[in-house]
Amino acid sequence: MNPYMDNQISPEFNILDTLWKKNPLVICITNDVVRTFTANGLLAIGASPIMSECSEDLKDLIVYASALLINIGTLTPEKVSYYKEAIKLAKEYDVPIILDPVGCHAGAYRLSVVLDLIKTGDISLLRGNQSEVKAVYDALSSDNKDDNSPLGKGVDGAQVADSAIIAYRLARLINCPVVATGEEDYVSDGTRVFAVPHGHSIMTAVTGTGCLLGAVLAAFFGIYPLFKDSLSIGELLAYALAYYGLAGENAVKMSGVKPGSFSVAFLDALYEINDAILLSENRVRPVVVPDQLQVYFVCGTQDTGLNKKRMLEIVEEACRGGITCFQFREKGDGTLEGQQKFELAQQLKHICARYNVLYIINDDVDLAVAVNADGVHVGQDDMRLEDVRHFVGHKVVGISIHSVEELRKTNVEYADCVGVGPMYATSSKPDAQEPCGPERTAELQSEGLTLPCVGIGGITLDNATAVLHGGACGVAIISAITHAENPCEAARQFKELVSSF
Ligand code: 3NM
Repeated sequence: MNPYMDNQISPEFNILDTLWKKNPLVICITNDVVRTFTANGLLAIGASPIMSECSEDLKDLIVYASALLINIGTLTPEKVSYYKEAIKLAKEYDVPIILDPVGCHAGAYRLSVVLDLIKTGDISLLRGNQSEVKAVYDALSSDNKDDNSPLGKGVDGAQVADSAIIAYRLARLINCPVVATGEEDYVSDGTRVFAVPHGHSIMTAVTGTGCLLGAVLAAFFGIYPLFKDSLSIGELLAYALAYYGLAGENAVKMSGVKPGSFSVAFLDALYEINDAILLSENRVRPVVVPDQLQVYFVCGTQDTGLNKKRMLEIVEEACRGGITCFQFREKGDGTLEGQQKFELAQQLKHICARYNVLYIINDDVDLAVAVNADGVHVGQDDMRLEDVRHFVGHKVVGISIHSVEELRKTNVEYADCVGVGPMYATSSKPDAQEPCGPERTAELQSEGLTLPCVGIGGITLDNATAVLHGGACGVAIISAITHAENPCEAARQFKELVSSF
């Protein structure tokens, strides 16, 4: 029983069931190759497809729509004008717009069209394969002009890491979730990142499976308002991707690896999977990319003289200044408990959500679940990592590791990121250990630690660079922000320092 939830048990997880019941209308402006397959696929998941080819028609339909898909597969200048009119109409009726930038990595015209559509600022989701997503990112980002890393075709180690980071960065850049599909799919809503390993290689041998995925994600997007209090859009999309990939795996079991039979079996598999099957087969993994940990602000009322209002102000200021992650750490004499702690945790969640800041709760797993935080951070003496993972599912799990000895007895496979410290002497944690120095991170890494690490303890603008040189991808800070005359400016300076490292 969760003490913060009035003995309430978690809400029923019934997304696929809801899709059937709501039967969302998905308007598809899609390419000439995949219309039938897309319509049949949407019907198989319980959505309602309609294809629309001109704005005279779209005007009538948009009123009833739950989502609009724009797939540029067979584009012409006339169609591009239509895409733009459709975006305006959808925007007017508050209908989410899913853009599939088919082939934009292969042709300059396609890419320019995609960039133009993104520039409207009205796209709700970009869904492409990893090469398409990278092409959009490369065109839009000014900070990676020297990045000549090859795209590659397979998903090797470097490619996997790249795609997760690119999805995260692009989602922040264009202010909407990004799905990058490949052997392993990635989705980011600009705050969280998920890896979805489901699927089968035969899916790339059947035309339309990628395009249908865009339409399926549109249908999920269409029912998101019903789940927005319990799930982030990133989590919902990860669930949709797992569903789609699992259908691919199940179809192969029915059809064998034969493209013709597969495409028929795939529709059946989409139709047959239900929430119970998907939950039992769900292998979605949370991913922490280094960018998320760049500036990791930690705070509780003990750090602001037990002044809750001041704490909220400082957290908001820090968010405005560009922190990437916030940890609510309420510890020590006179700090909040029970309902008051829960209410503050909720207020903090809303602030973090407004600024796309990853929201982590220290120690209190029940609270993290009750407020649906992005993650939880535990110390060596808290709950066992296996149990934490079991409790929080796909939330981010962070762990403090102070020494090689602690690393050896930590089950790091259950964690997503690590706090290493204290780097320097700290006045914010009365029971802190002896400072270990910034080189401790590299020491842990040479002992096999591969998770992204953040340094903590006594970090200031003067010593932050040394912490990064020591192998951390970010800095976790209390007093250098809470005690700063201008917390927003302090956060901004840390952000600038870490991003330009
Ligand atoms: N954990 P400041 S040091 C919360 O070593 C915390 O695990 C530490 O505060 C650890 O930035 C620390 O003010 C305090 O030094 C960090």
